[in-house]
Amino acid sequence: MAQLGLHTFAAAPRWDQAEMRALLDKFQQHKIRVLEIPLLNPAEIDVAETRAFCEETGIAPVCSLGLPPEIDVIADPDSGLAFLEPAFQVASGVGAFALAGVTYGTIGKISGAPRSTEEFDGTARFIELAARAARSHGLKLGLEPCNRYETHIMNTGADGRAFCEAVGADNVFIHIDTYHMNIEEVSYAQGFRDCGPFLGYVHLSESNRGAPGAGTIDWEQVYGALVEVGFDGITTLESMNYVHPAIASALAIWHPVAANPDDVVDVGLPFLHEVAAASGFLYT
Ligand code: FUD
Repeated sequence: MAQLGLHTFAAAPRWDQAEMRALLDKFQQHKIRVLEIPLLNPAEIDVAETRAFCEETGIAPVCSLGLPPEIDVIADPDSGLAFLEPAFQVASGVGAFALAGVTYGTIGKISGAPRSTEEFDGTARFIELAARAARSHGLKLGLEPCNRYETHIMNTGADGRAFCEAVGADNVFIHIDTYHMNIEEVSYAQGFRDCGPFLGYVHLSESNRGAPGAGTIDWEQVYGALVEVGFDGITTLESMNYVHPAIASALAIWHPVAANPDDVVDVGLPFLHEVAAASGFLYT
């Protein structure tokens, strides 16, 4: 059965255990089984404390990031691997099954031209190296296709599949996000289908990155499509209520995304449960 997760940007721009502890009753009430911890600066995380928090609460962690703009994974893959290494250490240290997000590049970095063959091949080579490093930490590596304003390297489920097939590593999966799909895909169903066997993790993100239900995403279609492809993994609500300063500008978050930030948890989570249940998408 699928699990519902929450990206911690819903409550704080950085992983903050006190903030999370204050929300524990709500997590229980809304059946939050997974928390996504941003690792934009892996050194910010206290690994032992975070692992203890997850073990005590039974909430599983998953980690995500985007690479900093100064890193060019094609010209200098070693710099990318050097950045990922501490992130892998933190992710495995806290007990995450994966490091996901834009692990293959920088959010907000676009060349101004379509992706070239060299860029595809160079990125695939980097992903192969990153997947090997992830495996040495017992981790999977997620690749998040993002919309055209955030990257020109990987925009759709089909792009994600092309990279997964080129890389051919069994610990690489596609991390797809409804916000980006809303911009790039023909339909949610087609986008999920295009991921094929590589669909591994889903971000449930509203069209304005605020509270699900207060935007234009067609959630019935999203859940109907997840049922159709038989997805039963983790789906995580991602809202940009409080964004880490390292990526706020790249995400173009200039004003509050929800009328009231508490709506993301208090209104968005019950809304998702309601639509999921009506669609026959079952959460544990
Ligand atoms: C980026 C995005 C996020 C990001 C993650 C980092 O547009 O959608 O998923 O990769 O928030 O923690």
